[in-house]
Amino acid sequence: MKVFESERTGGPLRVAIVVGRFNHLVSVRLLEGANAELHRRGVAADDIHVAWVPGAFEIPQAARALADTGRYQAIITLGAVIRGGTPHFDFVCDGVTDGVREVMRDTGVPVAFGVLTTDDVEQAFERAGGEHGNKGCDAAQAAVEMARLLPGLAEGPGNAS
Ligand code: INI
Repeated sequence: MKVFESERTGGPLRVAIVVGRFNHLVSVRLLEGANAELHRRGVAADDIHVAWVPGAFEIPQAARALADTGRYQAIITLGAVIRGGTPHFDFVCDGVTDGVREVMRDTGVPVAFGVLTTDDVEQAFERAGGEHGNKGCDAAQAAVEMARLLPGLAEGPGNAS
């Protein structure tokens, strides 16, 4: 069996984070989680570039602009969409999920999805450094893993183990 490596250190990574300001107190915690995880995984502070956008709906546009620069090996998207009993929730959720998927498909740059979609604020805080962990941290892990895996897919897998 030959396995593609996703844990190799490789070269330095430059990572962009796009974060929605709407539900700011939750977004800040997601950003803290993502930033801490990138540091743990060896990404230099100077190589972590953060773009704030008004809300989750604007995330895909900023992510695409950053991906198109060719400067980033991965992009992390963070935000909090909270239902609050309005159909607006579904439109914003559809916009951000479809949009992020399209950026990844069209550009080939891995885009990690750390946008919470919850029924209420409590559920959001539980997932932003509370009892259900920090989805910003999880998204950073996914971003680094994909950034390290993708270049090797073209080269072929490593030795049998
Ligand atoms: N944006 C969010 O990030 N989270 C929300 O919960 C939210 N709600 O509920 O309305 C939200 N709306 C704003 C939206 O993302 C855009 O910024 C706005 O529609 C302007 O385009």
